[in-house]
Amino acid sequence: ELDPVERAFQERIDAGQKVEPKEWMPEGYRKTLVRQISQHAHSEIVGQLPEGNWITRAPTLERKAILLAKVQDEAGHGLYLYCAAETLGISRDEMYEQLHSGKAKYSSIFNYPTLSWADIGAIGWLVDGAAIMNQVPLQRCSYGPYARAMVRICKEESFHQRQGFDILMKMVKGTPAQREMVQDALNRWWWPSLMMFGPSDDASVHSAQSMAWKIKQNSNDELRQRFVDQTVPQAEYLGLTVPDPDLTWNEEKGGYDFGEPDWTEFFAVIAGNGPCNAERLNARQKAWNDGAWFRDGLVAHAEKMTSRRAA
Ligand code: FAQ
Repeated sequence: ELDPVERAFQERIDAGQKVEPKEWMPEGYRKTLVRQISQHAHSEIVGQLPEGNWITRAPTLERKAILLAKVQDEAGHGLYLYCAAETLGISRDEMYEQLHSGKAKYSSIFNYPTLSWADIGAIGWLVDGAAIMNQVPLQRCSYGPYARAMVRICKEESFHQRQGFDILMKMVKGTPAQREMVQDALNRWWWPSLMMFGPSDDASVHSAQSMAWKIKQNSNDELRQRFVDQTVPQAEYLGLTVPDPDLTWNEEKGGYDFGEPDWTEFFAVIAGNGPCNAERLNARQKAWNDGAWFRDGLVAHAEKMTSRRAA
């Protein structure tokens, strides 16, 4: 049973009102948001690594400039999201510490390697595509700062998705070897992309409460279904085969039936045991450690300015 204050909070949520940083909120609401927003921020930052791997090897100067801009956008998304989380009373240092110690999660998808240029196309098309499907409803999240951060992020993700699709369009019109690279990329990225939406609804511990608080608007399975329905025709347009023998159009439901992702693999990846977890975490720890001299310099400078003002 909710106490009167919590009931009043829930009534405001039910009425579609936004919650703002200085207002009272249940501790569970605050914690859920800190968890989700910080994991989301970490995903944007760690998500720069797989694509960053190809900046030096992009096939043309134009593709390099576009990829550089995209990866830079992801850094920006991470920064807006860390700011949104900070409004809930957690510091950025604490969030970084949680990432670097392996305590905080980030999206499972970024623990897979980028083996060919087609992977960069596949990430834009599938990974940004899945991100948009998940994030468009988050623009209506009950917590104001998170909802507002999502508006610009979603616009940029749309550009990212198109750039990915454009890479693949070019490649499927190329040589048989290029078409094969694209099919191989789809084979490797399809299932991990479906896993981005989280565990199936019956295994999703947070969904019910998060939906009641309108932090989430849709369940994991609902969004996964929408993603499959949107993406399969795009795969057909590219002349590719989705690597799922159970994929069939279901006229009655007006959507596709599809196979189960390998949940054993999913839980292994989020527990830290995916193909690139150690490499990703090492890269972030190294970046943090390599930046120590700069942070020390900033602090020393700030101290000098304060003591000068005092003198
Ligand atoms: N990976 O009870 P639920 C991007 C965890 S897009 C890792 O269902 P919830 C853009 C979950 O945290 C990617 N962990 O959880 C980009 C929980 O663990 P906890 C980021 C996952 O929160 C593109 C446990 O499993 N997007 O970065 C995953 O209700 C290209 C139980 O799950 C967002 O974060 C997963 N896939 O629903 C960047 C969107 N799924 O915390 C660069 C915002 C679940 O209890 C390049 N987040 N877990 O230890 C969300 O919408 C939600 O948090 C979900 C999970 C849907 C991800």
